[in-house]
Amino acid sequence: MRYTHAIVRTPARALGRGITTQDLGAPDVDLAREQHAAYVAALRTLGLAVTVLDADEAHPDSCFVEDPAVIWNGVAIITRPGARPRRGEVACMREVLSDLLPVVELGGGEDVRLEGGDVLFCEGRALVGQSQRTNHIGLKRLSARLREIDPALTTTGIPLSGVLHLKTGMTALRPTFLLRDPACRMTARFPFARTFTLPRAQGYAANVLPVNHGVLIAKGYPLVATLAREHYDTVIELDMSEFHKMDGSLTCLSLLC
Ligand code: CIR
Repeated sequence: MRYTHAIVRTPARALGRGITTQDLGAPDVDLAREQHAAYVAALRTLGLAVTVLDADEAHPDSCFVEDPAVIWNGVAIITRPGARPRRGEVACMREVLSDLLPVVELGGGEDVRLEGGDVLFCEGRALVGQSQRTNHIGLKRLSARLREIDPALTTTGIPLSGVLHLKTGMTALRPTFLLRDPACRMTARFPFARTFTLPRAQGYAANVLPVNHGVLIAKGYPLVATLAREHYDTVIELDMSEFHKMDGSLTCLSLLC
């Protein structure tokens, strides 16, 4: 998939009031904003036009724009976050996205739960984490929407625990090369790809963000840096310390299309 555009949102001053399972202390919002600016610059270096939305103080987690929508084949599907305090992010994201591309709803009732961080596209598949934030009904709704958008795509549910979202614990450095955090517990196997399980201390770095000819990786994880350089000419290492404190990682800071 060749990307031309990214949507990001400046971290709110209220970032530290967001949801987290980490015990890494409160985020320094000024530093988070510096790290966010470096992230935006990296996306621009890789050729993307970046839309930077203003901070939304009513929603402390709103810089994690990946969760309220899933984009595939130029169509945005609006999600229904499993985290109740994050549901208010959806309306604004719907409005922003409808200026850029066709937008469809997940549909279904009150019980539907789905967050974009649980959706990993690779090798003609959508792998959907069934995490604490995404349930079976959410998976079914997404599968139906994706089938309308791209009948060739197969959607597979991946029950998991130990991490927030599927992509917190596993991403594709290349479509057939998955990086996995051993903290992500799942029984699914991925026969189409090689899966590289990182040492526990480097597990956070399993979340990488390939963008066209390059890849963004978290700074301070030498093993992933070496692997990334074997596969890409342009490898950009970014300090993610303040987002890590809030369970955030590279993919969750942008929506790409
Ligand atoms: C949350 O718990 O919802 C936020 N603090 C972090 C969301 C990170 N999103 C993502 O990995 N896709």
